[in-house]
Amino acid sequence: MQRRARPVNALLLYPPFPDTFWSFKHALAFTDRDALLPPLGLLTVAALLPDSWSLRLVDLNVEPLTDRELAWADLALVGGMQVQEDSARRLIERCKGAGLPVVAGGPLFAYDHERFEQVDHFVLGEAEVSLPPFLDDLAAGRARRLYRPSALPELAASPIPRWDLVTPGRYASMAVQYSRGCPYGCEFCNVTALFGRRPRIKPAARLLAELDRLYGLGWRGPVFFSDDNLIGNRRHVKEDLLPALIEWKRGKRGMPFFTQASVNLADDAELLGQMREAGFTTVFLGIETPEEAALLEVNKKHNLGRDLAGDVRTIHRAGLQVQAGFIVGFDSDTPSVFERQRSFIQRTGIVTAMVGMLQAPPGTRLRDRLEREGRLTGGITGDNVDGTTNILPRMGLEALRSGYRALVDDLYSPATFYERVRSFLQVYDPPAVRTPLTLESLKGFVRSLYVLGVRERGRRQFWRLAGWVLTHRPRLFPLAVKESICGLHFRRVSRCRIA
Ligand code: B12
Ligand code: SF4
Repeated sequence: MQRRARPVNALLLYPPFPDTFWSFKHALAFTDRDALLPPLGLLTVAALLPDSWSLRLVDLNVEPLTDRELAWADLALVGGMQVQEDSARRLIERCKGAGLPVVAGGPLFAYDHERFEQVDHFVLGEAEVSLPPFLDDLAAGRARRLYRPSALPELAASPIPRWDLVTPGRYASMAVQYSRGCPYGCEFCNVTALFGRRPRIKPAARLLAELDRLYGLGWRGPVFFSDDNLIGNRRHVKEDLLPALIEWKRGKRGMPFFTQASVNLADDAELLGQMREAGFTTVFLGIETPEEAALLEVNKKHNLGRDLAGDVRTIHRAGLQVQAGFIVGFDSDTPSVFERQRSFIQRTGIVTAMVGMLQAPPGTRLRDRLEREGRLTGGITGDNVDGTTNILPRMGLEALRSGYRALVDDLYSPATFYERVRSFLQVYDPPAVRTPLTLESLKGFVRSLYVLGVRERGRRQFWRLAGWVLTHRPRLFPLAVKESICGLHFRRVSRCRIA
């Protein structure tokens, strides 16, 4: 894109994440990687900036920001999500201290942006529509403080992210995005407030161009489809995206895909088959709770009246590992819910079970309702699994907190965790993704055997699992070790994070 603008040295900055469930810090320690995923939002913003600008991207999750970089820059563009608020504040302060004007955007600033007093320009919403007017005004010397998007852009208009600005080898996965938005209306979720209910999609050919770019850079590791619900527009996914991906994958090595979807994925054997053939190995589902009353209460209609445990089994058998989100603290929950959640998660073999207390994020209908009922206690931390909530729960805060704490402690204790890995491996039938063996993975593998099997709590359970896998499903041994490493991360994080 060419705009009339004087050359500008712009620094794109991504604040560090705290040590949370999704940081995977304690698992990444077994690899040469520093972070799970690159900042796709900032990479997209970079591609929308004028060609005449000089750009540097510093993701503070993988490298420090130096004073030299600050001295080089004319302008800082800061992105992030709520959980990065503290580190974003420190970063903004540092930029201001270096005399830089700061432009801020991304989900962190979507609500109550006024609280970031030091920011010079807020460019809110999706940059494809909100950035161009800002750039025009900046070039004309009349940039305002606030730019709000006039509409939700079609994704065909979104540029290919500027992958050249990051070092892929520092990340465990790369990311692309096929769609934004979700057709459902769960009361606690702000996806629809941010991205709308009509899933907007990229033409498959455009998405393949992004994958080509990554493959061309030599990337063979996992790729996350950063969609809120990949199957939100099922027809396009089945008729356009997946056939194109299957064709694209032919003869290529590596690049397993993972994504997020709604649980009704289980209803469509053809879709599951296509996803497997295209190389999807993992899917994150919003299961939330096996309790029908709670699902009804928060309008999670598409999870109602289903055999949710059967759905998970179907998806595992189809070759996709299920990760899932669970919530406790719905109005209809009583203290017996903790045991029912525990038993559901164990029975279904969902190894990566993200369990949080119900929170009311800004922009949600849940927040409006609780405000009307006088049951809001303030803001949220942005980490939905740290044992905090901004809701006065019907079961009482103490009962919720202690039940939650005990549930999480149990789910990630070695005995319960390894048992769950085994139930998962008993039914999982993964596709054969040919990922090249590297020295890095070999080193990580040997180290994990030492840490999990010699040094850490739970070594007896680890070797019992290893023995079972080697005798029953030897092909899945590396996966069993990988899951065990994740278990170690979850144990460490829940021990130090949960309030
Ligand atoms: C990938 C992802 C992650 C990754 C983040 C990896 C990374 N390096 O950023 C991981 C898995 C770590 C993660 C974790 C979590 N996430 Co998350 N995640 C996403 C997801 C699915 C995709 C993000 C993405 O890449 N989008 C694609 C890019 C192109 O879009 P974008 O980032 O929004 O950027 C656009 C605009 O925002 C804007 N923009 C972005 N940055 C900037 C900067 C400037 C200067 C400007 C001008 C514009 C701008 O322009 C871009 C192009 O339009 C989003 C949902 C979504 N659809 O975006 C949720 C989302 C960002 N996550 C969210 C949440 C709540 C979480 C978690 C708490 C757990 C959870 N419930 O999912 C944790 C918190 C982190 C933790 N505990 O450590 C929320 C954030 C809400 C908020 N207000 O902060 C979102 C929006 C989903 C939701 N509604 O619940 N997440
Ligand atoms: S299905 Fe998932 S993404 Fe869609 S509204 Fe519900 S919680 Fe949000």
